[in-house]
Amino acid sequence: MKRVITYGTFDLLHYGHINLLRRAKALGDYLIVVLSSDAFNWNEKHKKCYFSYEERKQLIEAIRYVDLVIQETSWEQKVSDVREYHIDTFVMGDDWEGKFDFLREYCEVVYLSRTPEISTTQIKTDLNYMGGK
Ligand code: C2G
Repeated sequence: MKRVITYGTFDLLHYGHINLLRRAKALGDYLIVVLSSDAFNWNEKHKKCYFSYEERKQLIEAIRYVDLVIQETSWEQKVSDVREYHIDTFVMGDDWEGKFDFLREYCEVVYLSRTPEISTTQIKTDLNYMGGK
């Protein structure tokens, strides 16, 4: 049973996120998503989420590739998560390329290409342009 883990906010869930989760799951048999809490998003990533943690958790849990969703509350929890959940592979989009190489001491680290044309920021911009219709 190969166990894979990935982290993120996943607000305004879109197909770029799904592309990542599908490829992350393909690297193993069990995928854990560590979902950023509202406080972590606001205090550490200066992101104001449209959907609350509970709403985002519900969305992520509904994805066929995802086996477990747990909460991300600090930047420092990755090593303990990898050890506690016996992770074989840590996966992130390549916008994080190199940032988590310290985890190679504990597990495989894989950066997957982002889906370039879509982002939550782009969606919000487009919706504003369309006058929210
Ligand atoms: N992603 C992607 N393609 C996009 C947008 C996002 O592949 N068009 C990937 C990101 O690279 C990331 C994941 O989807 O691996 C989640 O994206 P975010 O919710 O933006 O995650 P982020 O804010 O980068 O949080 O501790 C790590 C952080 O929690 C990562």
